[in-house]
Amino acid sequence: MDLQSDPIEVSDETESAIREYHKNGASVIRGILDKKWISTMREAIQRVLDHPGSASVEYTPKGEEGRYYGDFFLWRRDPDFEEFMRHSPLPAIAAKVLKSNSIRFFYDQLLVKEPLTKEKTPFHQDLPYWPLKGEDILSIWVPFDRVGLQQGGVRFLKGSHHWKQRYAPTAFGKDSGFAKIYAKMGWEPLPDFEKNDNTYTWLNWETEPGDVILFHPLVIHGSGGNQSSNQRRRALAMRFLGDDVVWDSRPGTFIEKETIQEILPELNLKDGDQLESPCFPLIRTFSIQPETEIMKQNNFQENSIRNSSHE
Ligand SMILES: O=C(O)CCC(=O)C(=O)O
Repeated sequence: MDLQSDPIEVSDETESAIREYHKNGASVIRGILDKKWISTMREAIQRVLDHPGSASVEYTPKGEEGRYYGDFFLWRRDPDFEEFMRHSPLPAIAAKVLKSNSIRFFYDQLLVKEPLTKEKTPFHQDLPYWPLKGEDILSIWVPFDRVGLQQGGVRFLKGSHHWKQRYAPTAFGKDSGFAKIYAKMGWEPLPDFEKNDNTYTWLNWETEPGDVILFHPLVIHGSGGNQSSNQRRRALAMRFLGDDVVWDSRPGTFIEKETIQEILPELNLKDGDQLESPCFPLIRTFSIQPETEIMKQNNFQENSIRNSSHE
């Protein structure tokens, strides 16, 4: 067990980014990761790109320019990814955003768009892809290159996380094997937001390595290809879970894919279960919350004793 429980102190800028996140569904925190994390993780990402994992997906068709590479649960096979999810500043930020007494790691997702990659990331909400119910879910998008819209920076539809509607997941690539799984869900497809692009307010940021973007599991988002001929776009999406999240066994989520099942042999959760599984490690046990959260924190102390006896 490797649990973090140090008090969380965040800067005024981070506090303000957290308020913005709750209001708009996405926000940026500047300069939160130091150079050591960036260089270590760039090397780790290169190891993965050179030796693709069994669950990885090459979204760029063979023979086309560029490379859109996707991979999942890297922390399970590379110690630097595990170190990053446990010991970077991100779990503490997640605890602060989610006001949660415990933080679990759901998974990390690598999304690399090499120069001249044409493939877009289709607009989508994340939660429909996931076998989860609950509110306490946060993604943090971590770029390891300078990224603007031209390099495939992610765009977020401002405020869309407040909408009641949930749309069917869209497969990122036609041949990735996910489309037939998602079709099982039978939900309404996402409207073509790009067609009426000007009708909506979009958020996006030019980001430098060290910056991170917080985004909500229901905010509508997507990205273009990487039009640059010489700038890479290496990014890692980190998914954190808080107290109220339970397993949702509805059909058609990404976890059904055989290649994902194969890398999670211990997975054995039933509908409504808490995510107590080595596949989704508990990485923080408590956080210092604002005064209004003190009651919740008292309850937490009992929970954390219970939790620590499980893992
Ligand atoms: O990196 C991208 O292009 C999209 C990221 C994304 O959709 C996600 O992390 O949910």
